[in-house]
Amino acid sequence: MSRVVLVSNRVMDLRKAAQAGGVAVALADIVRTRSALWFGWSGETAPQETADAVSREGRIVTVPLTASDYEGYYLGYANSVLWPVFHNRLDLAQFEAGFFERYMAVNSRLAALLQPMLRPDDIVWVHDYHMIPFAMELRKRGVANPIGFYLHIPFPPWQTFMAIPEHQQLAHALSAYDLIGLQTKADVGNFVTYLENGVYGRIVPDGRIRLFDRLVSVASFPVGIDVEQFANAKRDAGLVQARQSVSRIIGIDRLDYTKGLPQKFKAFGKLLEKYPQYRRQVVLTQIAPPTREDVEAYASIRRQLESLAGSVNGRFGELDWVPIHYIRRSTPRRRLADIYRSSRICMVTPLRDGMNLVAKEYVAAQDPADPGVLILSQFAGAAEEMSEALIVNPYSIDGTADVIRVALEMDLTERQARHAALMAAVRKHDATAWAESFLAHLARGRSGEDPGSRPPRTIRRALQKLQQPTRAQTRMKALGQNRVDGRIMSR
Ligand code: GDG
Repeated sequence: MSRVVLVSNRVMDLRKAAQAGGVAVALADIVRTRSALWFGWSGETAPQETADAVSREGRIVTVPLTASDYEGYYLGYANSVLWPVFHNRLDLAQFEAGFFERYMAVNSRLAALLQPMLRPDDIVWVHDYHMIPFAMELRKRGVANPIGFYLHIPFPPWQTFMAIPEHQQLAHALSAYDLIGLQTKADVGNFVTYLENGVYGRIVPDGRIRLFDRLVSVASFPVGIDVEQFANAKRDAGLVQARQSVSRIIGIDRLDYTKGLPQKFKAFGKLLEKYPQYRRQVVLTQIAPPTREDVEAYASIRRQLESLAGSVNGRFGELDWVPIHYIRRSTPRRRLADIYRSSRICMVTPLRDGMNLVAKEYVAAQDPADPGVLILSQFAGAAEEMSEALIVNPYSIDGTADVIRVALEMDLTERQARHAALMAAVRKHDATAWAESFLAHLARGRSGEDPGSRPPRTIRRALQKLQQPTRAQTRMKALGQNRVDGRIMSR
């Protein structure tokens, strides 16, 4: 069996694997159970002179970023351009000069550091939006191995993607992969439509896509969880509930503007306003560990949530009942199964989400004899497989409040029937199935070289255009700087 080389922005400490999320666990399993190497950023920054120092501990290889890499590549292009655009938030995208160049430079530097470690029969699996150009950089250095890419976040509608000034360069970079995996069929639809409309991609008779001068396979591989970890978790972790008679609605989401947290708080407030009989009977516990706090949009969602929680609690709270428990910290993983199991309802209501593992973890952790109810946004990738959840449009505050009421009133027979169907879906695509199906597809794939003689004229023209620097790049080069007159030049 070939060695698998995993590449991702962050690499996990294998000793802490039991505490990590589904994907990290699945990747850690690959590294532990077969011949493998995991390569990525160490999470540290270092001065330019030592930034190429590779650390190797067993099968884990990490490299630091410089401070300007962290700014331009991580906070900049990855999290202030790609993350908002892929989640349909063009209004939050910061198309600043210099971000894209740093993004490309980091991918190029990391690929150069990995290349000497590769063996001819390795298969390489690159993860997520931080690393789109990685395969192209390896190919430039002569790497001919099969290379696959998996996008954990959604792919946006094609016109939205075309708003990225460098969309053609990104598409060209994606053409260096042999297999591109997405979360859902809807994402595959969006991606293929973009390739056809944006960069002259064409589906060939064997189902692959002719993209520039290569052939690429595109398919959906819905990501899953380690079901047993939640189904068989010890039941004595001891979650203390204030009053047994109060039903808990749980929410566990990174503090991110894509997760629909303000809408969730508003819908809960609306429930208490419209249906006063639920006051003192129900609490919303929202655990929201902060991430990417250096990006302004994240500081702003944090302020918004604090004010909303304060306003709902101020309006409806009593001396012995606080309606919203808002916890802006991370909770130890070993407590999650108990928290899920003791919650009557779980609200997973993102405005956009690649998959959403919390939805799957909640279902896996339930007692099948007395399960809770999952309320799931139609905009989470998970809704494609989990149609037995109560599906809501999170933008409809009134509609969501009504669905919370339905969940609170649902009888045992219906809860059991829905849970059984959801559990079957969660088991079908668990974390192991996800990783194995992707790797099997990649391993049996054909070479991505296009057997056709020459790419058509339209594609040749697009290729030539890509090889020329953009107007902004030429202008910046002439000025010898990234910022013009101290102002950030936007593109
Ligand atoms: C990206 C995509 C896609 C959360 N809070 C705590 C905690 N968590 C764990 C959850 C879960 C994981 O983090 C979150 O996974 P999600 O899937 O919900 O969301 P993202 O972090 O945005 O992940 C997403 C995923 O990649 C996989 O492809 O599904 O769409 O955005 O496992 O349990 N864990 C602990 N304490 C917390 O407070 N220990």
